[in-house]
Formats: sequence, structure tokens, C-alpha cells
Amino acid sequence: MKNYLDLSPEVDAALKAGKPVVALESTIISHGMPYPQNVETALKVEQTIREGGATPATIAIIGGRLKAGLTPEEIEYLGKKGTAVTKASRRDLPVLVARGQDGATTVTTTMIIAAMAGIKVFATGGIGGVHRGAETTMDISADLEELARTPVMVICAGAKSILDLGLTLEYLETKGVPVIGYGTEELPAFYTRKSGFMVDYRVDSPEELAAIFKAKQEMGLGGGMLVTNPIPEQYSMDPMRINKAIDEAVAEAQQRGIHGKETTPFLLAKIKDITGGDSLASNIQLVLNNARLAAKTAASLIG
Ligand code: PSU
Ligand code: MN
Repeated sequence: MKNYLDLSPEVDAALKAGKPVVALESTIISHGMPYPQNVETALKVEQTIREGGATPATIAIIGGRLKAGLTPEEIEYLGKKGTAVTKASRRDLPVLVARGQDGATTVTTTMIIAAMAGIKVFATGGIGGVHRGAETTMDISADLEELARTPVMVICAGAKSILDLGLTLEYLETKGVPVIGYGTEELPAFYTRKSGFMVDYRVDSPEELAAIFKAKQEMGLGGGMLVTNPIPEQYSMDPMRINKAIDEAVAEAQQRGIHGKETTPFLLAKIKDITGGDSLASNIQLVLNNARLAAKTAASLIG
């Protein structure tokens, strides 16, 4: 493993000293937001994690090397290259590594590399899931399989209703992945605090999140867990407006025959176009909110 993985000096020192570390993904930088807001946000998220007393480890593949901990220059490089960087899921990893290429890590590959590095907590915006119409397309994000198998706690703001949220929860139940609502009984839907679907458990403290994760690993159950942290009230969007934008985006994707790994980036970009800058501002705030909770939870896991 060490033959493929590079820890930044800061991440290496924190892990060796047993200090809290939080993993961050890079597809959110390359495919999730436009330049330069993507780079600004990535750096701000790292700053937020530091202020919370943990060390940020932004994860990516650069020149075929798996990286945990990027320099600001590497973040700028990925942000500027944007969607020209390969969106790397589990199946892409061996090819990119063997060819010495770059890849932006999704929730799936960020979990894989975090686990290799020994990082247990990962903060992001939204996860992939079961797409609407998956009963015919079979489009189910690899993120759900990874949550089932890799021991990393993923802290997100729920999932966007570009997905079938009910089927996403069913899939996670089948795979034995606990879905926790942080301070809520209801699954948040990324831009909004409510989705109409209930989570499995409500938890109100980082200490309890850490205790549940610890119990899962110590019992040998393996796999990850999903923490859904609602967007702060003041940044949440009007559900009617955002759902209309989402429906429009999904309809256009179907009409244009968008499929495979292009689907999620297409939908995200389309929603941004329809809602202007508002959805981007909300997106940035919910990621910062997840970073704050992740820093506290990583500290609890150690302390
Ligand atoms: N959903 C979001 N924002 C994102 C993603 C999903 O609201 O940035 C990204 C994440 O990197 C996630 C990936 O892991 O898209 C899922 O892609 P797919 O649906 O192709 O598995
Ligand atoms: Mn897919």
C-alpha cells in the first residue's frame, strides 16, 4: 500500500502523533463547483478543520500517486483543470495508478484512500446514491457499496433529490450501513433540511457519533457509517424552487441520454445554471458546516 500512497508531511505527523485528521474529497473541487470558488472553498474547508483542532487531508490522485494531504498548489491545479480531471471511482483507481495519471476522488475513492492512510472521518457535501429510474438504468452510485465495505465515517448534508432518496435508504439498509441524522430524525436533502424520509437514528453529539463508529469497528462489523447533517437554517433553500430546478435537470438528462459517470456532474452543473449563484452559496455553507462537525467527531474518536 505504502508503495502507492503519499501522505503530506502534516498528515503524516498528525497520524503518527495520534491526532485527529479529517479526509476531504476532490471531485467536489473538480466537478462539484466552478473555478475559482471551488479552490477558495477547498482552502476554507481546510482552514475550518484546522480551527476545529484537526488536520485536513484533502485526497486526490496526482501523477498516479494516491495523495492524502494536498498542497495549496495541488488544490489550485485540480480546481483549474476542473472537469478535465478524471472523476475517479473504485474501478478507475488501478488504471490511473498504472498510467501515472491524475484523478479527482469521489466519496468512494476518498474512503478507500482514507482507510489506507488510517483516517476514519471524512467530511463532504453530498453522496451519490440510487438514481431516479434506477429500476431500468441500474444507475446506483458506487458510494453506497463503499459505505458498506470500507471503515470510514462519512459526514454529509444528506443527498440531493436528483436521487431516489427512498431507494437510497433501502439500499443502505440492505447493506447494513447505519444512517444517522445529526440533530434530526429526518434525512436532509442537501439544499433543504427535510426530505420527507426518516433516518434510522438521531444523534445529538460528536461523542455519540464516535462511540457508534467505535462500537461498529470493535465488534468486527466493518464498513462505514453515514452521518447526515442538515444545512444551517439560514442557508437552506426554498424547497419548491430547488425541487423544480432538480426536476428540470433530471428531465433534460433523460432527454439527452446522459448516462454513466456523466449523470451526476451533468445534474449538478444544470442545477447551478438554473438557480444561479444561490445554490452555490448554500453548497459552500453546508460543506463548512460538515467540516466543523467532522473536526469535533475526529477529536472525540481519539480522546
Ligand atoms: N453529489 C453532490 N455533490 C457531489 C457529488 C455528488 O451533491 O460533488 C460527487 C461526489 O464526489 C460523489 C460523486 O461521490 O459525485 C457520485 O458520483 P456518481 O453518482 O457517479 O457515483
Ligand atoms: Mn452512476
